[in-house]
Amino acid sequence: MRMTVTRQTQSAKLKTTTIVQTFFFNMSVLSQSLLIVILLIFHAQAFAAQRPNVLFIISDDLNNSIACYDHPKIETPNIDRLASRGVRFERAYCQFPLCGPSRNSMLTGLHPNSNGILRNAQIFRQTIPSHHSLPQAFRLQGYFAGRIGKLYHYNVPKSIGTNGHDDPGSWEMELNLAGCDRVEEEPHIFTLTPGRFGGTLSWYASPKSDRYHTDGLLAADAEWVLERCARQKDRPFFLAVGFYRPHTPYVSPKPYFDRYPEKEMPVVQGVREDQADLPEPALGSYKKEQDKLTDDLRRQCVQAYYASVTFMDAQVGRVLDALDRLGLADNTIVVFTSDHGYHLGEHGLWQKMSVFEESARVPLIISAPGKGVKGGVAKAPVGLIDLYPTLTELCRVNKPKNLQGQSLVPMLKDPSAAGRGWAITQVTRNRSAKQGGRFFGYSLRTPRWRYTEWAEGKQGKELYDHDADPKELTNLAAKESYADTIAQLSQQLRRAVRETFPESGKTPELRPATWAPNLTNP
Ligand SMILES: [Ca+2]
Ligand SMILES: [Ca+2]
Repeated sequence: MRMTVTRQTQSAKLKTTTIVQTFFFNMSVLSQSLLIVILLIFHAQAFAAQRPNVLFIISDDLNNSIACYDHPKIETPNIDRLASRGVRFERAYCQFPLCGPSRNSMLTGLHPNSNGILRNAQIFRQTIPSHHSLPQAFRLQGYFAGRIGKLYHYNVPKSIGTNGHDDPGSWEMELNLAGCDRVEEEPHIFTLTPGRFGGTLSWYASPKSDRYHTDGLLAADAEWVLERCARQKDRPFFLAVGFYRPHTPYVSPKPYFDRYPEKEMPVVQGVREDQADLPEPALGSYKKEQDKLTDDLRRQCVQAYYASVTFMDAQVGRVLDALDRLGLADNTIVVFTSDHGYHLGEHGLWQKMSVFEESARVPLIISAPGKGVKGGVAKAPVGLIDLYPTLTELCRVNKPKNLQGQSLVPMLKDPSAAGRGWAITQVTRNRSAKQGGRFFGYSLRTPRWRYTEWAEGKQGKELYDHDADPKELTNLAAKESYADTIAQLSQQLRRAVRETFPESGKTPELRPATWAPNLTNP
């Protein structure tokens, strides 16, 4: 009995002990779980805080008229300062020398043949609607993604102040500013084609100071947004700032014009001799109105372009200063680039839509604190198509599987890295149906050569040796002594062209009725 009691007592004690132990065990599991959850939250926050921000700055129609690209006349102290903090890509190329196709390609990470955007005033949602754009990929991984100014296509200047042909899915904030250049000064602008300011050469030295101009307003808004981003330390940002200058009309404050005396501006000489060895499509971007250009007008045009570049550079400086002032510089990757290059009279051409070096080449600077060298110069050919996989790798953001570019991270760490070894740019030439309709020019750039085929060579070929002829003045394509080089480059070009298509081999077509009502012209 006693034993029993004892046993019962022991059993009760045992039960009590078990309950207590289970309680404490459960509590311990609970607290461990809680601890794990707390640690995970802390880790996620720490991870979010550790992930670098991205400041993506793009200028419109800017060629390599930048001091750090060894331009003899231009003043761009702020872009130069950025280059000293990161890697400057000496041979960076757009995939298509026109705003809409280039920007859609850069922001989808797909060649125009794969996203179907080969003209302006279109957006990839009309062709491949479920593809994730570069800023959208960042949004989906918890970044704040915002846009100020022009990132996708805009009609400049008509759409300034609107969303343009934007992709609302890419951003959770869009700011559209319109300054005096758009809302007040158009009646004063000199233009080759009366009443038109965007597609045609046009310029004006404005009496108003920086802060009244669209790009000045953009810079002020970028400062305002960065101040607010700096206060929210647990969420990284992807802030895209798209300046409008030096796109036509070249309107900027007069003091910028005064830095470039008209009489000192260069006028390209020897155009007729240079054009003699060119196939006709090579000059297909020429516009009839440009016949009105006298040498005096050519000097004024170059002066106004340079003034716009230096004005835009000053606005870049304001944004970079804000990063420094707000303590964001050490944890922010900064990209500076342009959507394509620009002719200022070379080969007798102005503006874009050629595949010569001046039109296909873009400035590209990436500053990635702690993840790349400072003041490096990478010389291997790269493309704007490479920005998407570069930024996702730097920020550990998931990317779509079908991206067509290469990550430039190895070149940020070692600017002498060879990379892919080439870049490709394509452009369209439109003929009447009787003359065979539309065809493409494809141009391959290797470290030494530029090789171009028009309509697979049926409409002409061009070969330039950059070691001997950096201005692409002598077309070697018809010279027998270069036959082997041409055969090899032609094979390489055709392989590269195949890579610009999706796996199916077919360019996606524009779906009907996929555009919003026209909201681009207020
Ligand atoms: Ca452009
Ligand atoms: Ca020539």
